[in-house]
Amino acid sequence: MSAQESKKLTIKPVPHSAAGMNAVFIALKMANKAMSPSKAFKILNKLNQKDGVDCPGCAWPDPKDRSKLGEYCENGVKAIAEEAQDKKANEGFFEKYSVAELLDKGDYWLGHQGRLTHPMVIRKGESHYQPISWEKAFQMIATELKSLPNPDEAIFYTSGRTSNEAAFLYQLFVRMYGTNNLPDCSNMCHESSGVALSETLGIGKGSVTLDDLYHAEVILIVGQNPGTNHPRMLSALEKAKKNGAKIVTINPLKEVGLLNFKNPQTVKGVLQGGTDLTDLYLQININEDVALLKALLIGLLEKSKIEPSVIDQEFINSKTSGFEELEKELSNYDYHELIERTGLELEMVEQLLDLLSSSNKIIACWAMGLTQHVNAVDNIREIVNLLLLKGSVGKKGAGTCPVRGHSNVQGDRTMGIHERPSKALLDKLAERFGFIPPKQAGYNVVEAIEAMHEEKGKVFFAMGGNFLPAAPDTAFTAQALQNCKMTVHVSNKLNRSHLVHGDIGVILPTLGRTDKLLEQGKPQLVTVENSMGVVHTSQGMINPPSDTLMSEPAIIARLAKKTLGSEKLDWDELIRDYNNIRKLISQTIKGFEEYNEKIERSSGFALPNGAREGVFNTDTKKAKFTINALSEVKLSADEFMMMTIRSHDQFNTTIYGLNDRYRGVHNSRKIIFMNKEDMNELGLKKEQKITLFNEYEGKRREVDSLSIIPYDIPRKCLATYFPECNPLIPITEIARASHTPASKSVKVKIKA
Ligand SMILES: Nc1nc2c(c(=O)[nH]1)N[C@H]1C(S)=C(S)[C@@H](COP(=O)(O)OP(=O)(O)OC[C@H]3O[C@@H](n4cnc5c(=O)[nH]c(N)nc54)[C@H](O)[C@@H]3O)O[C@H]1N2
Ligand SMILES: Nc1nc2c(c(=O)[nH]1)N[C@H]1C(S)=C(S)[C@@H](COP(=O)(O)OP(=O)(O)OC[C@H]3O[C@@H](n4cnc5c(=O)[nH]c(N)nc54)[C@H](O)[C@@H]3O)O[C@H]1N2
Ligand SMILES: [Mo]
Repeated sequence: MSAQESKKLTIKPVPHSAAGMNAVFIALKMANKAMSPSKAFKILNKLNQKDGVDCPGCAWPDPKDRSKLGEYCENGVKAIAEEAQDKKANEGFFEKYSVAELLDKGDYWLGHQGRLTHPMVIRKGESHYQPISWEKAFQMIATELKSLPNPDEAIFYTSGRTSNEAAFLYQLFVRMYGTNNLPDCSNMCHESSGVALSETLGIGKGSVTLDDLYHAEVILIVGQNPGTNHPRMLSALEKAKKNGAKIVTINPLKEVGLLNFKNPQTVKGVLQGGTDLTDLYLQININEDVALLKALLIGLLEKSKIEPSVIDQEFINSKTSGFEELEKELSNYDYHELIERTGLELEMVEQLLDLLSSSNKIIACWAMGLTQHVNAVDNIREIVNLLLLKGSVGKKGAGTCPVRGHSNVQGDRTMGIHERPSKALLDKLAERFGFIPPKQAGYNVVEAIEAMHEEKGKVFFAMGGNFLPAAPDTAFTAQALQNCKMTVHVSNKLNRSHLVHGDIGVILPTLGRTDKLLEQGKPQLVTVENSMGVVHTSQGMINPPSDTLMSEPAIIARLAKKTLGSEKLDWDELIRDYNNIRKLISQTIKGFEEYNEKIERSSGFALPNGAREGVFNTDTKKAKFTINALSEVKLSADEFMMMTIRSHDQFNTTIYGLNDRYRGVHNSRKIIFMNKEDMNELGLKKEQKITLFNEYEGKRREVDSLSIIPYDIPRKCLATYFPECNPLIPITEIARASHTPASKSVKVKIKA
């Protein structure tokens, strides 16, 4: 146990403002603890700068006018402190600790044991990971892959830090091997956005640019906590606000970052008070966003009967389909009943209605608060309905802004990491590489877990990520991984997924974003795509923790060569110079023509985006209004609705620290935020330890020792942290159409 883990839970007042110099000091302290000051300086100086390294944190885009005070945030510095730490988990480390001992330690401790330095292997019955040479490791994996009677018995997961170059090579290798089993973290993240947006607007990505934010009249921020998860978005919101935008937040929690922001990159933000960001804060019940949106749609339609300009009839007529059906469907609902469901005061909703009525340029931003429910796709389609009604897609200052998570999760998808690839991509691969790609859809994350559970999936290969704690239903997922013949993890650091392995477990250590990447002594750069579809370079600059490490592209190329041979593709040649990989990308993926020339010419280029230009590439070439369902989850008298959210001190399953400063929580992650009146009703006390449990389809799941924190949260709603409460999320509770685990609406009961 670390010093911080042994401290007692402390609850402090929630601060009034986010960021400021305090945030910078805290982050720099963490960086200095993890590495030498000169190394920290070297990295931070180049972080998100034009010739520098892309922050391995979130996917928020870089502004054109980057701050001289540093274009990064507190949590970006923490991500760097984590990745570039001086400590090493080397062969000696694995000799010292058995897997059973390591499993006892917890995610926070594991993450702070340093960088992996050597390929390691463990076989069933052994207690410790042992070193293995790269050559033997590749041979072993290739032999296993070749021995499978059907390539669909292998599963190839990707997390979202993988560069475009690695992602392209990876999907090519996997499809040449013969399967579309390419689940990725998107399946647990913005898949619901991709599905909803592709269907309604013809592109599975957002439509806005940073500049649009600066021209918006209204910015809706729904189910997103940028103060923690996309801190640099706060500077963009501040600028938007200065230009006259009104900001509306829809969230069950009053997230501090959205209330007041002290910009550490401006003199005013450092010396004076911060900027109040949100103009209208709607503290909605969990998963009642569709009800609110329906009420707004009804309200706007009503108003338009008196004042036609309240909706954009010309846009509706010329660019969309399905409007009459929507009007008819809305007539089935009672405006006041809908508002009642949201738990919001009528007056607040009417204020929003007035604001929307008088504005023509609206941007909707959202993240996991909308995408992780059974009706998640409905959530996003209903947002699109609102924007379409207002003609707020495809013009300056308006549009969709699903704020992506991992720094290259969007790029990985663009490169073809998808278990349901488009026919166009498969045809292009066939034409360019002369093989017949598999046509059958592969497994997404949930299907992959089920397949491994049923022993239909036999080899699990992970390109980054931390599959076990990130996935739902932890015990079920653990069993699935243990059922495998082989589990392989390409990773820069040790994590819990490495410790729950198949008959053979392999860890392949890789370079991180900040590491200098050399192939045969020649420096290489990689490319990534940000949340707004801009592709740019990233170049590491510090010496890697060990000479033995390989880059992700090199690992894929070597494994591909061992598994498939070099007849169809000279894998060695591809990684000799990454321009060769990009040449292949430019010949295969739309929007990447003259890839090498483009990245040489400028610091970034925007990919084509129909919706941005008002061109809707749906099957009918129209933007579509859709009919969407209200949440159907019903709570019994003793049940609560739980959302699993991120604290301020984590990046997904990577736990930077045990504080959640913006919510006043210190030294613990095993907590539960609860409404005070609900506590009183059940006779529960502050900091009392309770067990949460549920029974879906007769199966009991539980997490114990959670301390209650009285909090400003709607009644019957609870918040807990991801991944600690993932054991409570049933594998069967997934979003319709996107199959995303419903991690934000889990029914639970309390046992005192
Ligand atoms: N520092 C840091 N940065 C990150 C990450 C990280 O863990 N740490 N993770 C990255 C990744 S992969 C992602 S996907 C993003 C995640 O970014 P977010 O989506 O901001 O992350 P969550 O903590 O899951 O926050 C969800 C928010 O939705 C609200 N919410 C929950 N349920 C509902 C609901 O039903 N309706 C509404 N309206 N709101 C709801 C919660 O109160 C919370 O404020 O961040 C990325 N950036
Ligand atoms: N209950 C609940 N569950 C959730 C969520 C939630 O909100 N609630 N959010 C979901 C979301 S949005 C997401 S995106 C997923 C995240 O799922 P994952 O992407 O699988 O999980 P991460 O925690 O981001 O993965 C972190 C690990 O990646 C490895 N890593 C870091 N950098 C690199 C690198 O450069 N290369 C390689 N090869 N490895 C690297 C390290 O080993 C680190 O431990 O979790 C999902 N799970
Ligand atoms: Mo994510």
